[in-house]
Amino acid sequence: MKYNFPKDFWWGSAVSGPQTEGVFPGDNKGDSTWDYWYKQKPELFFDQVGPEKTSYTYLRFKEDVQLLKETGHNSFRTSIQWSRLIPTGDGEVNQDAVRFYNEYIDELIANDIEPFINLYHFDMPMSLMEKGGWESRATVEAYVRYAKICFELFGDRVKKWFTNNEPIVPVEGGYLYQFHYPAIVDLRKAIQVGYHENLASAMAISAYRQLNLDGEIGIILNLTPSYPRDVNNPEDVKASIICDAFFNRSFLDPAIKGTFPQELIDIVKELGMLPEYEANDLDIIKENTVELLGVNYYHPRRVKAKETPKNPLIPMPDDYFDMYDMPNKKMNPYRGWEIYERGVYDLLINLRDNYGNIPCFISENGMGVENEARFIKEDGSIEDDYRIDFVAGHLRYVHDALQEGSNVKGYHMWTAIDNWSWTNAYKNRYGFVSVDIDNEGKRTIKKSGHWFKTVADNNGFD
Ligand code: BGP
Repeated sequence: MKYNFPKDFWWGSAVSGPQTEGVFPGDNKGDSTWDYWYKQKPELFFDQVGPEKTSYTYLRFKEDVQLLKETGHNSFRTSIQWSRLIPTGDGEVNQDAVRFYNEYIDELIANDIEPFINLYHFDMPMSLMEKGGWESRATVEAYVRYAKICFELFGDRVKKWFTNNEPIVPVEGGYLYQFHYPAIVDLRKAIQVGYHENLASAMAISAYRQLNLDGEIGIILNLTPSYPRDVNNPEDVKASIICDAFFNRSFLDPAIKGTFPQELIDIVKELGMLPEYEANDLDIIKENTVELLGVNYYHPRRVKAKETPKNPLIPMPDDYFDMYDMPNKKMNPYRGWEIYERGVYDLLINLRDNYGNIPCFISENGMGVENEARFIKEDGSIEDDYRIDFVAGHLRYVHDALQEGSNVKGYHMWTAIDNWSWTNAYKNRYGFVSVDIDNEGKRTIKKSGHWFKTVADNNGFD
């Protein structure tokens, strides 16, 4: 076989609780910001489909676990919904949620699929959001309590924990570019939110270690490599370094090195926007770094020196760089994102060379396809060869990185079964398995799902 992967390589995919479980009368779930925002402004959501209409995994998890098996999974990530387990965020534990997550986790293990459990995937309990969400230090305390409850309830069986998925996204979405609640533009608050997420992650890691459980804890980061327009132009290179510091290293450095990037500290100081902090916070961050890193990779960022005028009234990260529209780039025509397979190699080699070759895995990589239903054949199947090409193209580069000493331990796709995706709802489909939301959520394995099983079974491909 041309592309052979190590024994015990993790083959699988990722989902999140809020994107799959659904909301049901009597399930005692509290509202997250998504439930609330949808009730307030359904018009913001594609086709006005909200988080209650997901793929109903809360009821159908046994069937879904079988589909994971049929698509070759030996591991699988989902998240616990904070607002399901603790409806108010900091109060009573919901016993219906405990029963559900116990059964779901046990079902995965009984089918030889290792559960990777994440604690936060964009889903702030609304009652905490009303008090400021991540802007507030009280939320950090509530989160650490929630994390500890999860470790105590499920830590006997779950051996891979993650504190947060893509923590930069609530910063960008909620406080800079308005695609998450509270959808405001406020760089000072954005910095406070990012700081608190970093601190909360380190404090949860500390709580996990104090429990002495048999397992590992890490974080999932969406790393979007920055490439300068012209590597020989120092202004482009500088812009790219700053973009990387804002959007990647703001979480990558604290998570792995326990420190914030100097470039970022300098900018934040200059803006007079240092976050509020307490005396020993930086020690907590320094001492509680991750032991495993999940890397979500979708597309690169092409960056050039700032050319457009900046808004003097509203400071933004983009005051320091512009995006560069590279000619002749390879595009995913169905989602409008660049496809650059080599990016995954560059990320892994950067982790090898500059981050102590930390054990890591590709925790999301995926090809969104708008209106994929147009490709459904009469028998309900989808011949998604474009997705097979996408996965194979990235896996070849993962293989190259492995050959060159990367500590990459697995590859998870976004996603297993088509799922609801925030304000994009069901617009872009990513799954190995399709879901017909108008036909009782009927699931059908796509061609890519069958292909992925052969890759996982053979531990490689030609
Ligand atoms: C990732 C998120 C996922 C998911 C995916 C697809 O960044 O971690 O939660 O939704 O993006 O996004 P979209 O549906 O907007 O294409």
